[in-house]
Amino acid sequence: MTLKTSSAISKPYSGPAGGWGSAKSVAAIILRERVPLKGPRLLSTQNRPEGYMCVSCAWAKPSQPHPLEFCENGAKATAWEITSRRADPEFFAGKPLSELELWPDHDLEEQGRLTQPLRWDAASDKYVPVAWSEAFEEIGRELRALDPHQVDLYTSGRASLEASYMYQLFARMYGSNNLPDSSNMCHESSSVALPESIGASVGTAILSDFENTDCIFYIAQNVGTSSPRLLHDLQDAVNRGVKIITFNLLRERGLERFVNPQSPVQMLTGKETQISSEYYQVNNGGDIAALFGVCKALIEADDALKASGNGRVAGEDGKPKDPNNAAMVAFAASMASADKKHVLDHDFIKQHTAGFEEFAQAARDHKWSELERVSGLSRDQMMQAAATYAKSDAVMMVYGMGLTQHLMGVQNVHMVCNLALLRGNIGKPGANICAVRGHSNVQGQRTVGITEKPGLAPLDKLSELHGFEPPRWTGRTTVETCEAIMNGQSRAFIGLGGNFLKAVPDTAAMEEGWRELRLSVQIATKLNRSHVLHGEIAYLLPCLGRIELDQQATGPQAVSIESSIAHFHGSRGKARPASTALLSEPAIIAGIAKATLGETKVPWDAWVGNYAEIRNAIERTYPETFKDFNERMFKPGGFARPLPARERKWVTKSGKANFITPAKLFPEFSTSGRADVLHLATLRSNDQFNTTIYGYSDRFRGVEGTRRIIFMNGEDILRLGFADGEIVDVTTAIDDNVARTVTGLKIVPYNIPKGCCGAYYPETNPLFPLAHHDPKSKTPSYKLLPVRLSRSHLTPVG
Ligand SMILES: Nc1nc2c(c(=O)[nH]1)N[C@H]1C(S)=C(S)[C@@H](COP(=O)(O)OP(=O)(O)OC[C@H]3O[C@@H](n4cnc5c(=O)[nH]c(N)nc54)[C@H](O)[C@@H]3O)O[C@H]1N2
Ligand SMILES: Nc1nc2c(c(=O)[nH]1)N[C@H]1C(S)=C(S)[C@@H](COP(=O)(O)OP(=O)(O)OC[C@H]3O[C@@H](n4cnc5c(=O)[nH]c(N)nc54)[C@H](O)[C@@H]3O)O[C@H]1N2
Ligand SMILES: [Mo]
Repeated sequence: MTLKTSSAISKPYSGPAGGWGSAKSVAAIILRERVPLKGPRLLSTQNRPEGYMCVSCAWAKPSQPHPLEFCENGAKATAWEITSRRADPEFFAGKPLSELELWPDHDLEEQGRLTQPLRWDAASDKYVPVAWSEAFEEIGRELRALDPHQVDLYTSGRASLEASYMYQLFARMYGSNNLPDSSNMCHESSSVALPESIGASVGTAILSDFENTDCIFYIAQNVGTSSPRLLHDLQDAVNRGVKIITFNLLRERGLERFVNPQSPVQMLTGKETQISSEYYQVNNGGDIAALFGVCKALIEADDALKASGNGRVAGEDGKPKDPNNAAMVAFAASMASADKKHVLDHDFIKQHTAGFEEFAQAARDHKWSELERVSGLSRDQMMQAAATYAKSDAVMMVYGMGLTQHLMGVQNVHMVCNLALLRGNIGKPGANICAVRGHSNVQGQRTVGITEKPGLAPLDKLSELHGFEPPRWTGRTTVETCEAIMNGQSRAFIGLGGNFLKAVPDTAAMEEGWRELRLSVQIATKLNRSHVLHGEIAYLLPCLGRIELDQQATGPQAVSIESSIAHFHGSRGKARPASTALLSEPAIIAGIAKATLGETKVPWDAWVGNYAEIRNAIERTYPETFKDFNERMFKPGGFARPLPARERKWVTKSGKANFITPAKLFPEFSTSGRADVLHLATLRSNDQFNTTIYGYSDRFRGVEGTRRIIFMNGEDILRLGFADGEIVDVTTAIDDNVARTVTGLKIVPYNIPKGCCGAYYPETNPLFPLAHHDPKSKTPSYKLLPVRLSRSHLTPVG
């Protein structure tokens, strides 16, 4: 369905992803950040061995990089970090925080890089410069006065392996396992589900799988915006004839058509690659039903083959399911293996898995009508996807936030694994699970111990190596930290990056709690709202970015990161630091650690002087994963983390890969009177990196000049009595006696399934109740919230 829109802010974008639109957008931001010469020069070293690893997304860095291994959004992130703009003491001298509180985040970050350590001065309500030593001393004193249970040490996914290892070590030596991180809002559903299903905490796919695959299920990830370099791998696959089956709430441009900005031929001829061969627009939250439909088609086709006497003996009950279903037999025969005997990989299922029968029975029991209603897809569509899947020998499963940020996020991921297991699509070339990670080192932080779960950190080893007794209690996840901030249990928050207040749910209640903190310490590169609101004692500590030269006692230092495909890479910053007063993240962590802990066995200064020593400690802590870390860190293409599931060794309780049957198709929540309720999914524009808003343009979705919009289905607009372009207020429709409203969003008619709507994150975060999260992974359900709309008396703001 295509919809016409009269709205001035929204014109359907007719171009492909990439292409000249992308090139123009990169040029514009390089000029805006006033880095015209240094920008392009630096970009040519991005994601290359001996260069720096992009600070944007976590996508793989190939061993043979493209001539310029960067994308539009990586270029924007680079320009954003090396900007020549400065938020210096002069800026802060003129601005009390009560004034900065009224600024939008875009304007706060647009001030440029922080240059000096700052302390909030109560008398003037301003951030004023402070000496590093003084800052560390007071932070240490305050932390010593608190019970470690009252302190939360948050990490956003950008900090290097070196900084992350030091940070978790400091937290534990101090006595706290409260190590919430951005992953708790992001891929936590994967971190919980994948170990249960296949005994791996991360995806199992590597780059060569894209070269060997026949078919890719591409689920709930917006490649054109969130990880554009992955489009190269998809494009190469498509050119080899690989089928890409997409399941997404929206028709995302990057999943439809792509012009490779790196290809002169494509750029000059405008020749586009069609990415998805099948595009299924599911309801938000409809993926369990959709994937069950695909599994049901496969399982019943397999049953039909058996029943037709063509294949193996019948199922366990000895009775074939539907012996007279000629249509199903024909369908099955059309996609069966060469010997026409089976659709499922029974040898794999028998040898490698547990729980198949229960899962297969659940699939048979689900009624097509119910699967159709919940998923929003037709039976034919689900059968078509099944047929393509069954005809492919090696199939990959790629997915993102549209699956994980749900009340049933863990079960969404189980379902992806179930589908893969039916035909042995894990642990063979061209197959595997690819969880597309967000931040550039979010996966790696977990690998080196950032976790609130004591069972996931090598506590005994840390104790033995560093001579201390680590706390054994379970710390707080991000949602639990929010709770503790709201109810006063948390007294101090230390943020290693991020814009916590804007990224989490329940903004209003959080801001109130945040102001009651005794201590807030933010280690950051740019100013954001989580700094402007603050505790009784507040520090803003500016750090080097990854692109900058990190000069220490033994010379320039390198750091390392882990990509989405579990490969480790060294990264060398070369740009001149934004200010001579900046310290690196390892140096800041060491400063706080020394001031808080006094004498310890850890040689903090020697580590800061030479990061190779930190890597040695990481290697001693995780000898298998980080074997010869320093020697291998600049290996082209990175070095791989051992993943037993890739070798079909299943480190699960059953010793097998587990089919895990979701308890229901769709989550339950308490909403009264559903007729006027829509299901909201929050989205990223093409002009933002999380809460960092580069600009007010979402080129691929045709939105310009504002982010205060709500995407709606045309029929819903009419049914609910609204008009295209009308301004509405949006209210949360969860019955918990708290009123949550975001005012002044403009209706944009959009190709989105009926009953669903979309709006931008973080503008709509005030709508999300903290309790509206997956109970297993505690991941907020940012992709499904019941809301109601009402006519607004506001005029829209930009
Ligand atoms: N440019 C840019 N790049 C980024 C980021 C950024 O903000 N900007 N953020 C980084 C981070 S931290 C992360 S985690 C990743 C996020 O990258 P993604 O995983 O792509 O996450 P989102 O952009 O939030 O949206 C995911 C997609 O899910 C779809 N969707 C929503 N709900 C559903 C559903 O229920 N089912 C299905 N099938 N689809 C659904 C949406 O239409 C959208 O296309 O990107 C990283 N890279
Ligand atoms: N409604 C809704 N909410 C969401 C999401 C959603 O899809 N919908 N997505 C969630 C997800 S997936 C994520 S990951 C979170 C992330 O949300 P954010 O907290 O926004 O993540 P960041 O991009 O890390 O935070 C940006 C800030 O990090 C600081 N920074 C940048 N570079 C560095 C550096 O090198 N070092 C340090 N110390 N600081 C730096 C800058 O000061 C910048 O202001 O938001 C979550 N919130
Ligand atoms: Mo993320």
